[in-house]
Amino acid sequence: MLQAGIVGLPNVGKSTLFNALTRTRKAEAANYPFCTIEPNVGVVEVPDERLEPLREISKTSVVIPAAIEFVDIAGLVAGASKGEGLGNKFLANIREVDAIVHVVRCFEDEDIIHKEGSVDPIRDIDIINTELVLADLESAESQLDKNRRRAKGNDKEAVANAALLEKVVEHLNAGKPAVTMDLTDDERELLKHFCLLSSKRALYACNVAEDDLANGGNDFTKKVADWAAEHHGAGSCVICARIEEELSELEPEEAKEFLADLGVDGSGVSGLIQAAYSLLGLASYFTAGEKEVRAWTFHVGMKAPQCAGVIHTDFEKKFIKAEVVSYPDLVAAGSVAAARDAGKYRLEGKEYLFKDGDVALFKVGG
Ligand SMILES: Nc1nc2c(ncn2[C@@H]2O[C@H](COP(=O)(O)OP(=O)(O)OP(=O)(O)O)[C@@H](O)[C@H]2O)c(=O)[nH]1
Ligand SMILES: [Mg+2]
Repeated sequence: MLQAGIVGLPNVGKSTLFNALTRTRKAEAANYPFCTIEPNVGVVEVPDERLEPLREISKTSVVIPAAIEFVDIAGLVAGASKGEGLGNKFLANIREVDAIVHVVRCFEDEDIIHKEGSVDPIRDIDIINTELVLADLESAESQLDKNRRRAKGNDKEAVANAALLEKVVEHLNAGKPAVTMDLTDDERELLKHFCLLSSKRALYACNVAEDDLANGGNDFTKKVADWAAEHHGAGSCVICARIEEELSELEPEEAKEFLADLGVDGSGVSGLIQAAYSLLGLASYFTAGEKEVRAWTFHVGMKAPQCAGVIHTDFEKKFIKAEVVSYPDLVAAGSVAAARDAGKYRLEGKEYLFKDGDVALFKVGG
C-alpha cells in the first residue's frame, strides 16, 4: 500500500494528527520534542462521498472504501542531514514513504514547547526542507561520481544518469528541492531511481488553534499557502490536530454538533486524506453489486487490464474487456437498468485509460 509520511519539526502535532487520521491513540503525543522515535504506521480509509449513493443504487449494505497508509515520523531538526537528533535514521524513514504531509505549527500556545522558541512557519519549513536538500545533495553527488566513472566505459545508462545528476546537483546547490526541477517525462522517470527525499511530492498541513478554524486559517497559514505554491509547487491545508483528535473519538452525530459549535463545516481530516491520496497520484474506480460496493485504488495513467489486476493478478492476464459507466452517469440514471437503457455503459478494451469514478465490471477469460 502506498504511504504518506507525516514530517515536520519536533512537537508540532504530528502524532496528534496521526491519531486523528487513524482514529486511534496508537501514537504517543506529548508536550516535549522527540516524543516519537520509532515511526507509527496506520491504515486510513479514504472518505468518498460517492460510496453512499452507489450503495443505495446497488441495494447492498457492504461498503469497502479505498485506503492508504500514514506514517508518523520523528521530528527533524537543523543539522539532521549531518546526524543531529538521530537525523540520519529519521531521514531514512522519510526515504521509504511515497509522499510527504509536512505539518507546520501555525498556532500560538505558550504552554506548548516550540523547538525554535517562536511561531514562524516559513522559517520552520525552511529548516526541514534545507535538511532534505542537504541530504539529497550528498546522495546526488556520490551517485554522480559513481555514474561518471561508469560512463567512461561507455555505459549508456550511466551517461544518461550522470547528465541528469549534474542538473540535480546544480538545482539542489541553489537550495531548491528536486521536485521543482523542470524535467521531461523521461527525466522525471529517471529521477525516481535516485531516491531523493526532496523529489517527493508534499502537502503542507498548517496546524492552527481551534479559534482559527472558523476563519479558515490565519496570517500564518496564508503565508504558508503562498510559500508552498511559489517555492514548492505544492498545496496546503488548514487543520487543528488537537480538535481532530477529539473529533475522531466521537460518534458521527456528536462530531457534527461539535463542529457546528465551532462554526466549522466539516472535519479537516477528510480533506487532508483526500489531498494525500491525490498527491500520491492515486484515484478510485468502483465495483458495485448486491454483494458489496467497493472502491479500488489505481495509479492515474493505468489502463484497463492493470486496473483489473488491482482486484486479482489473474484478472490482468485474463482480461478480455471492461464494461464501464461513469459515476455521474450512473447516479443521474438512478439505476443500473436505466443507465443501460440510456446507453451509458461502454465496452472498453485493453487500451482504455481508467478515470477516477469509473464504475466497472470486468470480463475475464477462463
Ligand atoms: N494548542 C494546541 N496544541 C497542540 C495542537 N496539536 C498538538 N498540540 C500539542 O502539542 C504537543 C505535541 O504534539 P505531538 O503530536 O506529540 O507532536 P509531534 O510533532 O508528534 O512531536 P514529536 O514526536 O516530539 O516530534 C502535545 O502536547 C499536543 O497536545 C493544536 O492544534 N493546538
Ligand atoms: Mg510525535
